[in-house]
Parts: sequence; C-alpha cells; structure tokens
Amino acid sequence: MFSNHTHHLVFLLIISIFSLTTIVHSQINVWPKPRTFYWPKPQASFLSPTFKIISPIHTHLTAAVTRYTQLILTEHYNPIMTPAVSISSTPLQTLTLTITDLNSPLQHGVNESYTLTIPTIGSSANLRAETVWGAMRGLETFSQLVLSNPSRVATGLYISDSPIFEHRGLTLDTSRNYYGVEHILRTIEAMSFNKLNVFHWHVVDSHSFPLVLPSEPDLAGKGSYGPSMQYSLADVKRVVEFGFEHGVRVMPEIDSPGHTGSWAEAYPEIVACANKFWLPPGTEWNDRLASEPGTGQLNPLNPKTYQVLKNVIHDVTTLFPEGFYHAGADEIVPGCWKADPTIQAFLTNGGTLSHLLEIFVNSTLPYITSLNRTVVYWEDIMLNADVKVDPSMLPPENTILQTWNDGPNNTKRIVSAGYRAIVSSSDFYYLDCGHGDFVGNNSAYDTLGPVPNNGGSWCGPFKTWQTIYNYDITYGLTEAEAKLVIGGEVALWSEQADSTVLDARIWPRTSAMAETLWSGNRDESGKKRYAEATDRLNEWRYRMVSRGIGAEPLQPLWCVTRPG
Ligand code: CP6
Repeated sequence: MFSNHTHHLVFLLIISIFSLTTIVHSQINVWPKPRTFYWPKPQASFLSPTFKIISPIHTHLTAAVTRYTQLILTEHYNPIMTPAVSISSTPLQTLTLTITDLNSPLQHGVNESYTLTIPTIGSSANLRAETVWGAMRGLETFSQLVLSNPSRVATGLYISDSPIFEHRGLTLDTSRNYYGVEHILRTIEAMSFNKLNVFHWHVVDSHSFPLVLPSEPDLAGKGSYGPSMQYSLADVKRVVEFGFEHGVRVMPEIDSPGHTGSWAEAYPEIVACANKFWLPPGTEWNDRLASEPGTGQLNPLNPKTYQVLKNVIHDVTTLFPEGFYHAGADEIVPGCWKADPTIQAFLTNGGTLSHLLEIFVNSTLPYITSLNRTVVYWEDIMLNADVKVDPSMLPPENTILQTWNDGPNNTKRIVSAGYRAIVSSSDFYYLDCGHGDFVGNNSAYDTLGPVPNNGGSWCGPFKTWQTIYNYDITYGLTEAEAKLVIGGEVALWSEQADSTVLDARIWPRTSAMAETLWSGNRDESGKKRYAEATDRLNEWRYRMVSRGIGAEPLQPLWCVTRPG
C-alpha cells in the first residue's frame, strides 16, 4: 500500500484538481469548520474497540492523547441530523501522530496547523502537525468526526487546517463574583473544544482580590471575599498546567491603576478614593463605570504604590509562565484621583491627569518588560479623551492594545498607530448581559422614567450568537493594518454572573467567535455562511452538552426533528 507520505501527496493532488474546478464535499459536523477539507462521499468505518492513538511522548501532549482516547471510546454523542453514511468493513485501529518539532513552546504565534487523513481503505489514520499544539487541534477535530452507538468515524476524508488569527481568547472576571477552580478548568476545557487558545484571567478588580501572592499576602488575605474565595498557589499551578494540557495559554491581568479598590483593604494609603461608597461629585449611582462600589485607583505619586505593585508583578510573572502580561489601565475616573489631597497639590502645580498616568506607566512598564513580558493594555491608555499617555512611551514591539469601545473605529486608530490589537468590542464580544440591560440609553425604559441601578454591569443589549458570528474584526482596515490585528477575545464580566450561569453565558455564543477567528464566517463564494453554520452550531451545542458543558439551546428540538 501507499506509505503515509504518498498518501498525503495523493490527497493533495486530488485537492488541487478539485480546487481548480469546484470544491466537492459533504456536510461536515466539525466546529470550528476546518479551513480546507475534502470529503467527497459521506463514508465511515467502525471504530475498533481497541482503537489507539500512537504518539511521541511529551508531557502535555501525552495528557491530551490519554484524554482524547478516553473521550473517543466513551463519548455517547449521536448527531440530531444523522448523516447517511456508508460503512466500510475495516474498522479503524489507530490514529498515528507525526510531529515535526516537539519543543516549540506554547506562546503567541506558535504554529497550530495540522493535516488529518482518514483513508477509506486501511485501518490507520494520520495526523501531522508542526507542533504538539497543532496536534491537539487535530485531535479535537478527529474527536468530532466520531459518531457513537455504534462507534463510527468519518473516512475518505482529508483536512488541512490552521487558524486565521493567532490570538483567540476569552476574558473571565473572577473579582466581582468568585468562581471555584473546577469551573475555571471546565471553561478552559470547553475553550480547547472550540480551538480557543488564550484564557485571559481578569483575576482581581475593585470588588475583591482573590489571588494569593507570596510577597503580598495581605492583598488576598484582606481583599478577597474570604478564605474560601481565594486562588491559592496550588490552584494557580493547576489552572496553568491544565491550560498547557489543553493548548490554552493562561494570561493574567492585574488591572491598575484603576479598578483597584480591593487593594485598599490591605493598603489604604496607596489607593485614592478608597471609600467603598465614594462617588465622583455630581455622579448618579447609575452613571458609575462598571457599577463600581467606589472604584479605587492606585496613587501614582506614592512610592509605596510601586513597592507593592512590583512585588505583585514579580509574583505574577513567577506564577504565570505566559509571555503576555495584561496590565489593565482601563477606565480611569478623573474625579477619583482628584479626590486625593496629594494629587490635588500635583494638579494645582500644573500637573495633568495624563501626566499622572505617564508617571505610573514609566514606573511599571519597564519593570514588566525587563521580566521578558509583552504588555497588553486596554485601549484607554492611548484613546481615552481625558487620561492617556503619550504613545512615545508605549514601544509598539512590546505593547499590545485591547479594544473594547467602538470596535471598528478604535481598532483602526490602534493599528494605524502601529500597535498590535486584540479586538474585544463591547458591541459584539461582551457576554455579560444576563438579566436587565443597563437603563442608560435603552428606549424601552423611557416611559418608566429613571430606573434604579440593577447592581450589574453596563452591558447594553444582549449579544446573540449571530451578532458575534458576523462581526469582522478587521472591518475597514487596509491589508497592512489588518496584519496588526492578532485576534479577538469575548469577555464575561461577572457583576451578574457566577458559576450558576457560567456555561450558558459563555456557550455556545463564544463558539461563534471561535469559528470566525479560526476559519472565518464566509463560504467559498465569500458569502456569510449563516444557514449552514446554524445547523452545524446546533449540533455542536448538543455535543458540548454531552461533554458536560451547560451550553444553552439555540432553537427548539422541533426544528430538527420535524424538518420540512
Ligand atoms: N471592569 C473592568 C469592567 C469593564 C471594564 N473593565 C466593563 C466596562 C464596560 C462594559 C462592561 C465591562 N466591568 N475592569 C472595561 C474593559 Cl459594557
């Protein structure tokens, strides 16, 4: 028979012939959809009960292989719309992994491509990847090609796959409400099902400081919601290691100088407007940023601020090997800084709020980069009208800006200034609107007059999966500008979420972004692949549920059980 290599070439040849004419394939129930695949006829083989994955030894890959072998042999998932497949007589015995470079670390830009060949004849399939991280993506695809009762796997299939965007993430806020570690792990697992690769852990904020740090034990000791609502060193290790085993980087965010009210429990002297009930003069309860209980902002003029913050940065970079460090810097409230007497003196002597932020950045950014980290800031640091730093202080080679306001426009402003951007436009990618849209500009409330604060986030209208799916994160950019968009992140802010609603708030809407960033949202003719995606996402939601993820339904069962 053919060698593996010849097999590969034969498939490539077939693919190139077909791509000259038209791509022929059957509907494939994989999410996110592979970039290119060739499956001319819906065929399948039984999966041998002794099916094995043959793979080189590697700490993290071996864990993934064990996990996927178990999943493939025990998952009981039958598609709603069972494809009519013809079955060949030879059961599939093995999937063989070939990896070019076992040593590539999991970091931004690592090669995640893979090819998967499952022949019609023969008992072995092949998965080839540059790196173990690409192999993990391929294992996930293979697992989605398995149907159960009895176990069958799609055959006569060739897939060549790689992501469009390198950074595909989810922000989770664990400060407003606490999440047990098991919920974080389940979320990371579900991310890997969806080929997402960055868990952005917005771990601390004004409401609580759950992260235990050895050099600054009082921050969590006094600033968390209590001893049972902290992340210990062992917890963090577990999350980071679990991330590696799933090909998901864990990027920590220590938001500062804003959003630091909880730091005042341990260090009131370094936090401006630290009073929990402080409000900027003239502000209504409803108008506060992110429904903060008095936001609390680090005082850039107090040397003690940097003593504490440098200890924090040191510990966090020790705990998290990830090459990106998110330093926050969003939503600085001018009135909060102005409430502090030392800052008042600085301002009357000709200083500005932007100078204050520049002092803060100059005293922290070089330290973070000296620890070999690329720094991510929220867009505010450059785009905020009142408080921003001069871009000359933000070296483009090690500063990335994450958007959240006014998606297309702000992305353009960032990349046209030469910065790499992560797109998290709140109009498309904010998941946190659970119950009660904020009242500010919602006309449905107008007849009711002012509505009391709902205790939650300024979440705007609920984002449907279609809203998320259809968003093009490089919209309106030139080709050169688009290259600086490294990817996107959805965000779950947790004013109105905790573990009781976590899965349903995130899934399957986040799957929509996952596909758009992996393989796009358009078919071969350039049209949005909306109808096709609806059925496939519906299937994918059921498969996620069968894997223990509480993803919410997209439609009534009636739609698929009574077609036509
Ligand atoms: N917390 C922090 C928040 C938000 C941000 N940062 C936020 C702002 C507006 C909306 C949702 C969330 N709650 N630290 C902004 C990046 Cl609509």
